[in-house]
Amino acid sequence: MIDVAVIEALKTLVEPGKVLTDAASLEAYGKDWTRQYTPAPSAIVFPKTTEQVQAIVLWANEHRVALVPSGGRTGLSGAAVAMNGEVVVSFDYMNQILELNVTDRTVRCQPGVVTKQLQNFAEENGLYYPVDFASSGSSQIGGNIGTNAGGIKVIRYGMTRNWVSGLKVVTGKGDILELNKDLIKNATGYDLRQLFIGAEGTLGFVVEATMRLDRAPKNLTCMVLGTPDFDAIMPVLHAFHGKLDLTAFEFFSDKGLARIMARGDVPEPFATKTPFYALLEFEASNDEIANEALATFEHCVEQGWVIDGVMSQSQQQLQNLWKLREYLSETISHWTPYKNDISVTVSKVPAFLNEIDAIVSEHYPDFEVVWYGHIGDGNLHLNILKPEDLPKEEFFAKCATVNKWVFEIVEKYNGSISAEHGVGLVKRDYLEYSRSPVEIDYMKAVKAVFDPNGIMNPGKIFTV
Ligand code: 2HG
Ligand code: ZN
Repeated sequence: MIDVAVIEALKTLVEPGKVLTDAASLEAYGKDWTRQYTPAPSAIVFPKTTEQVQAIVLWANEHRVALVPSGGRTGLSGAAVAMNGEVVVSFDYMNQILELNVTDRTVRCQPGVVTKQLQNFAEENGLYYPVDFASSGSSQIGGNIGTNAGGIKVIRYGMTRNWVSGLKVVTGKGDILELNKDLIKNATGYDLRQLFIGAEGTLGFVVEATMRLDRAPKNLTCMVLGTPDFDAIMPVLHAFHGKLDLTAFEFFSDKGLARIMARGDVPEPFATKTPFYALLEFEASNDEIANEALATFEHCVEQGWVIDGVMSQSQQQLQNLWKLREYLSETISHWTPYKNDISVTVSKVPAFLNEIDAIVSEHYPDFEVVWYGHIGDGNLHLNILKPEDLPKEEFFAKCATVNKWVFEIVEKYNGSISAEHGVGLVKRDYLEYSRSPVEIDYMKAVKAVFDPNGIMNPGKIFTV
């Protein structure tokens, strides 16, 4: 634990009342959406300015205090967990949208801006911020940058990385850097901005970000298609990819759909039951495109890849169809699921999924495996529900063996042990399944340059 006098010194760096040490705050700010770690930070500090963040970092270096960044704490990898007496730096009060530049189509934000706030702001100004996911109502831009967040529109718009045109950061040494200055073209050596994206707060803090915006999409239209088996999903993807500019291509299984239907607040897409479902979205900006989509649907039916399907005819129907996919994570959280977020190149997905599915069902035939994810990006979310009568500890002990099988298969297929949720604590000890030891040594060397005293989110991604 940190000395009382040291915490008193911290209080002088921020506004009165902006350091909290009460039990409820320590519990709330010491964790993210992962539930397996016990939060135990020493204090939570709420800076309001870049200068205050810099002062906190200099204080932490002087007293060798570990700092953990905190955004919306919706992460699923434990990157924002503080369980070793760290000081949590929350960006809740650095939540202003600072400046819109309509010519550059950029918006300068503080890191605590909530994703939805940015999306709404863009919309109010006739523009669009395309990075989107189920937790957009709570997640913050700083956290999205820290994890290089992905989500449901990556097939068209890419990850958060693609939308960051400039960053202001405070490094682990306490230096303030302006990275890339919002330029589109900038061929002046190493792009340090990119290093901070996906660094999970291990190099420093993002204190300002200029995000790019896009034109607003026209008449987004969604289709949900039932397929006779998993392998039919890939030809469906090819067929639609060849004809339309897809803005999303997702999938889920009948088990996932059954859990959504059991909620009672989401309409059934159609009566026919199929083992898998593809959800795709495109801009039906004119009749020609809508007709092309219908013709492609018919082609897929003729080929036997699709058994039934539905296309949204209104905004309300579009939203209802998306609920089938977007509500999954939250809905199944009730069954304390084992979760994994993995990826391979799109062409390898069928063999990869079948291999994992076979090994899990061979060893644990009674486990309910719920597959869903961003299949158009090669990103699968594997969720295994805990049987009601199995004690939590026993379930997680069994799942530890599942982890090993899954990551061995990931390695064999040259995939990633974390597609979009980050490494944090959850994946840290498995990093070598995706990154070579030499590569990890280079990463550690980079960290040492920006954070020589190891105060920035220590123990996340790797141990030094
Ligand atoms: C999603 O795509 C999120 O819904 C969460 O990334 C994934 O809960 C999960 O496994
Ligand atoms: Zn996802």
